[in-house]
Amino acid sequence: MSRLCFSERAKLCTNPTAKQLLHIMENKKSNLCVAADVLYQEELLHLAEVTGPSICVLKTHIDILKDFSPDLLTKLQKIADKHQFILFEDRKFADIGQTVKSQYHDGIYQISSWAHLINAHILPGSGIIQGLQEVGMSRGRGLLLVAEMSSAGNLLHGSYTQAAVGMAHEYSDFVIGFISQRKLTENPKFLHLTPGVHIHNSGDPLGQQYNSPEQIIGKNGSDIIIVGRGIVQAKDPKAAAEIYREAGWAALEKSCRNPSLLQQ
Ligand code: 5BU
Repeated sequence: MSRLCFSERAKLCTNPTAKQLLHIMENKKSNLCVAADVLYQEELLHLAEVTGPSICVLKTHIDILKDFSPDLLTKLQKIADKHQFILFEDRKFADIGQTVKSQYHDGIYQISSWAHLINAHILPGSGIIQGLQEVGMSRGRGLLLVAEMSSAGNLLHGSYTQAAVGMAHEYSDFVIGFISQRKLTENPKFLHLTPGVHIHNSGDPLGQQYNSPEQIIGKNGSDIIIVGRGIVQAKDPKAAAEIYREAGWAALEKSCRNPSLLQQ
């Protein structure tokens, strides 16, 4: 199957968020997720507004905002509707099923009420997926499993990564893909989202490791690039988002024309 046939892939998905995301990617020609790691609501809303036309996903760390108030969420949802992108709260749940249910549904942030997409570590075993699924499934939400990380010395590899792939297949109505550095399964239902992407830098002083969009999409076979500081700290984030969108999409088109590039 051609990599570009996102609408074909959407037909294979039962999960509404996966379907919606694949359609958005095709319609907007975007495989760019912006990591909106900012400290104030106004900055977050501004970033959503200016990068909105270029992105398919906006990723938040809602708990780093210094001035969070619940009305932010309505405003963010409006911008997401207007520009057609998915909201992904990068909460990386990592506790037992019963606890993550409350962390997902309750507290100040009420993540399940607004985030189309969340992610989780699989360290606790599959109970974490079952707990999140009890809250998110009826709302049409989706879950990504953190199967690999971008940081130096991380422990997510080998049999751990393979266990994530196994769990994704077992819960494939709710699990829509992975946070990973490369394509982990040929099953076209699953999306691969990859952080650690920068066009100019190779890393940061705290262990972050960057690759180019060409490496991640073209060579590693991932679907979506996640870009934070490359866009957020650019002089002109709107222009930077468009540069990353073009680079991500060009890498995808090139790998489709030359499928051998996808072999590792
Ligand atoms: P950066 O500014 O492009 O380095 O931001 C990367 C974002 O992706 C940031 O929000 C991290 O929390 C997130 N991230 C990551 O960098 N690496 C990982 O392995 C995972 C998430 Br999982």
